[in-house]
Amino acid sequence: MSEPASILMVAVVGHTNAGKTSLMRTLSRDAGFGAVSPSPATTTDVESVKLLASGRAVAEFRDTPGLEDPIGLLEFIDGLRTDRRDDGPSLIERFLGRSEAEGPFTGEAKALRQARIADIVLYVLDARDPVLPRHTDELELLARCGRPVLPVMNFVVDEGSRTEEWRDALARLGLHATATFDTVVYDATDEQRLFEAMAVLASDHREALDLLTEDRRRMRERSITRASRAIADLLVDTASYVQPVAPSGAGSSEAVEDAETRLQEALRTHEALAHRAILAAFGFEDEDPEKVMLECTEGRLGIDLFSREALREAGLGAMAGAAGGAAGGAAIDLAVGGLSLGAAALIGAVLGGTLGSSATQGRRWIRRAQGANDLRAGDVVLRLMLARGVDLIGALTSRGHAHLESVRIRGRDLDPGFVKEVLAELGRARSNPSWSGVGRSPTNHAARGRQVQRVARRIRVHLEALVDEGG
Ligand SMILES: Nc1nc2c(ncn2[C@@H]2O[C@H](COP(=O)(O)OP(=O)(O)OP(=O)(O)O)[C@@H](O)[C@H]2O)c(=O)[nH]1
Ligand SMILES: [Mg+2]
Repeated sequence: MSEPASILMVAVVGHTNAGKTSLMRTLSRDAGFGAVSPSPATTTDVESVKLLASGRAVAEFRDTPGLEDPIGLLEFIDGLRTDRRDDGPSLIERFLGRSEAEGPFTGEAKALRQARIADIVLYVLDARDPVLPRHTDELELLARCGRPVLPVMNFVVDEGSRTEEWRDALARLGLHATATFDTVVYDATDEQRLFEAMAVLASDHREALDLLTEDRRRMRERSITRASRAIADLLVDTASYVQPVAPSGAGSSEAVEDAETRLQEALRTHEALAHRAILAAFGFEDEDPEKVMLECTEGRLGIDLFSREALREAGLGAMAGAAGGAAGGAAIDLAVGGLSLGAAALIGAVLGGTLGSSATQGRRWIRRAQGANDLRAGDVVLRLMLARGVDLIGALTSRGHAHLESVRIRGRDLDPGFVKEVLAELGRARSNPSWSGVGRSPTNHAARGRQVQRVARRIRVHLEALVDEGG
């Protein structure tokens, strides 16, 4: 493969607050790039980022300060005309040489300077705005820079977005190649089309853009594979984990409760680690993981694993109800109440994975639990973990790096056939406590590895179908 002649230079330009810095974040997969805020004039200097394909920089994107007074600037530049044959670039150059470019129009000058030297200019616009004179003046200023301009309609997922109106207005200005984007709700197809449109306008750099597209496609596959593997590891570790009841207290309800608390805590922590691995698989890790967890995911991604709410959100609401009924009286809290005895752990595991509906049966289970030596997570826990993991991945596949809100996960209502298959796969893990990596490094058993691979493969196939459906 031949080296591209030079790196593709892209200037990202547009009205203040149109989402230029956000676009930079999402395209570079760097949530920490620049400063993003709803107030205008956030970016005051040019800042650039290089995009890599197979480890090699193929394009450099430059973020610029927002254009704040395009109408005033266009008037000013028109006033610099000394000959009616002055063309756009010579007028822009004349402006850039003037003191006003360091004074009232300093932000605009920084942006236009980049537009003058770029191979392509991305004109980012807020598609929720009506087409206003300030926009047409901005486009006129950019046209005068003499470089290809590709309008990028941003905020297109927003209900108020006026994409068609914009397309018509841009066509009237002779801009027929356009792209749509939403920096917050990421869409891989929009990104691909953006690169394709850029390749048409900056055809000398088609190879770089094709490399970038291909690299992004592979990255996405890798993310899904790594994330599927993280869920599979979590499930195998959890299915094989055994929490002993302290021998001294065997048979006492305190000893069982203590073991339950430890089981829950160990599994919560293990789930949080898996979620962190999933975030990392999609490039949402940060140099400071604690910060990401706090800012991006609110600690443990919202609802506690061992709560009625978690069951309900996973479409297992009936089970939460049944569990309450089954355990009855004071045991309701014990069986399903938040942080005490988790519905999932108790019902699924201690009680052998079956749910009854009568209070008598519930009490019998509790008595059996009290006589237990070992506690394990039950199928309900595994189902929840699976549902929550799949939901997290679903959320991340359509999350732009410009998203400012926390990731929230809900347990998805998963296809029962898929859940059944995964649970069946986990059967062997159940009888191999030594496989578990809960609270320690995962073991290297070849059989464990094969099991993880099989579970991961099933999850990946399911996820790929979900992502294809746009789910
Ligand atoms: N919902 C939604 N919000 C967006 C999108 N793009 C940007 N935003 C928000 O819009 C605001 C402005 O985004 P910035 O990326 O700072 O805009 P900018 O064009 O760089 O602004 P300046 O640097 O001030 O010129 C921020 O609050 C972003 O979170 C989008 O596609 N969808
Ligand atoms: Mg900005």
